[in-house]
Amino acid sequence: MALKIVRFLIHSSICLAFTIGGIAAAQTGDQIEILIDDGDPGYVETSADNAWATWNNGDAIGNSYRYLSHYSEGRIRKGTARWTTIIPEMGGYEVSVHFRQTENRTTDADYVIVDGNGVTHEFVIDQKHSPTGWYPLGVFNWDQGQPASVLLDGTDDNQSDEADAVRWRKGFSPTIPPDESDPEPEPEPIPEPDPPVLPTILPLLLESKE
Ligand SMILES: [Ca+2]
Ligand SMILES: [Ca+2]
Repeated sequence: MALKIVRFLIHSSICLAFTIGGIAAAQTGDQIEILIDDGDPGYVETSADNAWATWNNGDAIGNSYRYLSHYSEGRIRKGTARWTTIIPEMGGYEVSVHFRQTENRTTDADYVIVDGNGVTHEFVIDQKHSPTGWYPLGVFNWDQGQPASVLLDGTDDNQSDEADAVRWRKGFSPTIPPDESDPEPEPEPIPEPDPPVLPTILPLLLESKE
């Protein structure tokens, strides 16, 4: 299971500590990062068939994640996971989700965000084939004190969704998803072939006509 705190990572020497609903937090004047892992306060699961299970792996945030599991024959892999925070300062936050790629994961991980204006945004990520890492879903605006959540809705099929971590960032450079940040290397250019050697018979023919 993951760390039991909501972590605000600080990227400046100037730091102001405060609390949100009893959760320790901090911010700088220009950068805020909120990270909620599975098992942290703010992480909630539902499953009619108790299908969520824990897997430990060093590639996961907090070295573990939750996933919808068969456990035994007949168990239906349906459930939801939700990560929720309270926005500490109004503005636009980049929201990213993290998962570890494995062969057993879903090809249809449905994430849902409702922004501060009540507008719903839906995303589908192929956790089976997309590389492990942070995937930005976009930048969304909230007012200070509004709850902001990411829902992973695994109730539409019987695949194995993975719930690892979610983060909100304000004032950072945009996140580059791992399938774009580690592109295939450019192939070596093929050298131009040497020009063909012209036969020397033509001058000889011309000479013979003179
Ligand atoms: Ca799905
Ligand atoms: Ca985790």
